[in-house]
Amino acid sequence: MSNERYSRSETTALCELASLLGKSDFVLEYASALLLASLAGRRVAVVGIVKRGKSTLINVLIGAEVTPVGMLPETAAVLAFGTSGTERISAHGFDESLRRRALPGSARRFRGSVKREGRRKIVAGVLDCKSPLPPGLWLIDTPGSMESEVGKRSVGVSGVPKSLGQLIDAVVVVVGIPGFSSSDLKLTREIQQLHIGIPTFVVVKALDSSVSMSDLVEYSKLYLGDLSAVTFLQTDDDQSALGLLVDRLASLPNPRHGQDAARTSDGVCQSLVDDLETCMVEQLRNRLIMVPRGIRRRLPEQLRTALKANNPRSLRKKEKTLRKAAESKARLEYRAGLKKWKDQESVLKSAVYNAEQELKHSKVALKKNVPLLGCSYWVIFALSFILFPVGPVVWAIYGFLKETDLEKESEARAPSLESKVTRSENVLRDAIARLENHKTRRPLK
Ligand SMILES: Nc1nc2c(ncn2[C@@H]2O[C@H](COP(=O)(O)OP(=O)(O)OP(=O)(O)O)[C@@H](O)[C@H]2O)c(=O)[nH]1
Ligand SMILES: [Mg+2]
Repeated sequence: MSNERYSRSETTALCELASLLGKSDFVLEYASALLLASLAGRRVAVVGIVKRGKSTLINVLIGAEVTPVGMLPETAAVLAFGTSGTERISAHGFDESLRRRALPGSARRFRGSVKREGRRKIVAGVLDCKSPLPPGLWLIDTPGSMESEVGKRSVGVSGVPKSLGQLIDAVVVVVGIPGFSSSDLKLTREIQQLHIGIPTFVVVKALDSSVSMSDLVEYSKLYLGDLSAVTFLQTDDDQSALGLLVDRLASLPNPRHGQDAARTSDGVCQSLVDDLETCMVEQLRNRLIMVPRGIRRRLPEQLRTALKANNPRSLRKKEKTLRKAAESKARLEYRAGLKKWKDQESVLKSAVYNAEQELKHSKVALKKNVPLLGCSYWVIFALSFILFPVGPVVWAIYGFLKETDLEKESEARAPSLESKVTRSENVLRDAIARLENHKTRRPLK
């Protein structure tokens, strides 16, 4: 069970990385690809919805209780069963990190080890034992597809490893009565489409001793009419069709991959690693994942390189540089903005000052807009009493005439001066408002 492309420590690191990235399917897929490469002969995958009796069927065909059977979803690993003609019993398995491990060498203990609830987690295993199966025929027990998943997602991810199709020579779909449903039919059709060119057989079995052969015939006529040539019916009392099934499997044309099994499996592993790499690059782009050094340094070269480019440390460094550049740009922009703001402020302040001056002047002009006789008239009028009585009389007449003229002039000037004051007041108010408004727009740091 070796693979030339990746060393054991590389495969372990790959699986550890996959679990880190939440790609739980990877381990199962990878392990089965490695496992199938080691099997010389015809490989027949036994698939179906969960709890349709796949494992029970394999046990019947092997003639021993070798694969675990149960009420709850039981088969969690890809398990291959076959006979090499010798009486040697050997078993292999992988634990979570794909470390190869020899399992106890007896069928009973093998079954105990590969149970879902077993002490050690097994994702793929091989049992090569003495059985009624023809030599070179391998039956591969697979985890059941979840009914709810069929049709929604690809058949591959709903239990059966996706890459299995590339490594097998035939498929046996197990459907069980009662329980046979549209999902069984959908799964059978999907498998036919997914594995075009791979012979597909359907085993319709009675999961209940009360189901008779005639019930099965009726069911299969109704639902599997066009598949009748490859359908095998089995009840608890009549299992003769299973012998025919084994004969059909044994007489299949030469294995698809033959000597190329290892190469094909290698190709599958490679594409899985490519997927893993893509997923890793994708994940590293969105968030920083610390891949422990222990895993990183054991990874294959291509992944190490990909990881280097997306190394969280270098990403952090890049981020820091970008942040600094953005900060200094923001600083420069702030300074430039502040300078512009200050320039505008001084312009507005001088506008306010000018408006104040203007208002002041116009107010003074308005205030001064009184008859000019004012004080000087009364002073001269007082002095004119020296020449009494001519002086005051003359001065009074002059003053009366003069005052009348000046008053007229000042009255004529008053409206324009008043409007000038009002205008100046408005100008000043505007200038102050603009200045206040400008103050609220001071650039922030
Ligand atoms: N009476 C009867 N019961 C069966 C038959 N095949 C399976 N069963 C019962 O159906 C249940 C499920 O059988 P399994 O062989 O574990 O089914 P499975 O498809 O391998 O299940 P998963 O691996 O969990 O997907 C068990 O309780 C079996 O005893 C059969 O031919 N006749
Ligand atoms: Mg099973």
